[in-house]
Amino acid sequence: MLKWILGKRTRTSDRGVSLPSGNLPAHVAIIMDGNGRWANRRGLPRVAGHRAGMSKVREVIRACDELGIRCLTLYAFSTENWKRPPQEVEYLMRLPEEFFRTEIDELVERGVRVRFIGDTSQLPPYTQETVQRTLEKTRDNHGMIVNFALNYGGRADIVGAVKAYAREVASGLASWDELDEARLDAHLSTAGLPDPDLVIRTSGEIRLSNFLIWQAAYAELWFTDVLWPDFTREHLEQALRDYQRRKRRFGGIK
Ligand code: V0D
Repeated sequence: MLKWILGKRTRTSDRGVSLPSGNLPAHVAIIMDGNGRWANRRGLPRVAGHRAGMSKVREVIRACDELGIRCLTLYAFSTENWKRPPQEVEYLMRLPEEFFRTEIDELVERGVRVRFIGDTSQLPPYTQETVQRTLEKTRDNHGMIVNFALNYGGRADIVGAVKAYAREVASGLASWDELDEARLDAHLSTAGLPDPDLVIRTSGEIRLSNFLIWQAAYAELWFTDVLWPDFTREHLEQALRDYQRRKRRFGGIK
């Protein structure tokens, strides 16, 4: 529902919490942590937490789309996550398939374009197939970008960008003298996306853990003890309000 308050357009969610639409982040990135802990606390297997976490992915995509966030990056699998027990990794690798099956119609209806960052070539073949199918199904959409980080690491992203640039130098398309931040940025996996303005991490850890370390250089960081499967639209709106307040304060002293 759209409302006007003090001359500002606001959106009101189901529970009546309103969020002014000014100064919203263009790009929100989320470290979705605490799924295993959520399950442990309930005496459930860890994979039950991952499943519960996946339904929060759906909820957060919807909320961001409705609030007018242009780009959402979700850290679904880090390069460190391979250290987990093989059955848990296998379960995680099947989640994209399930997500595709249950969510693709709504994503297409919303005009969402799905992208991926991270080394997807190392994922099992069935996961890579889902990645491809999702890309193809949403390629021509022009709405919000949902960017899944799968087998992603920030340092590897930077090394990959340097290597890609080196290949251009070797082939005579570029020179080392011309290398600057913008040109390196253009070779990262996130090329073409705005830098994240706001990084959210659930589950009480106060670290970036190798997530978008180059891109998040100027991002606002928002941490909560809430475990990812307990994260709601209200928590998201709280993060966005805090972001807006920080920006307003910053604007005041400039
Ligand atoms: C588990 C919490 C959606 C974090 C969310 C492969 C850990 C649920 C996807 C997904 C995962 C990936 C690609 C795609 C569509 C959906 C996902 C993984 C884990 C690891 F095209 N949730 N999700 N992928 N979890």
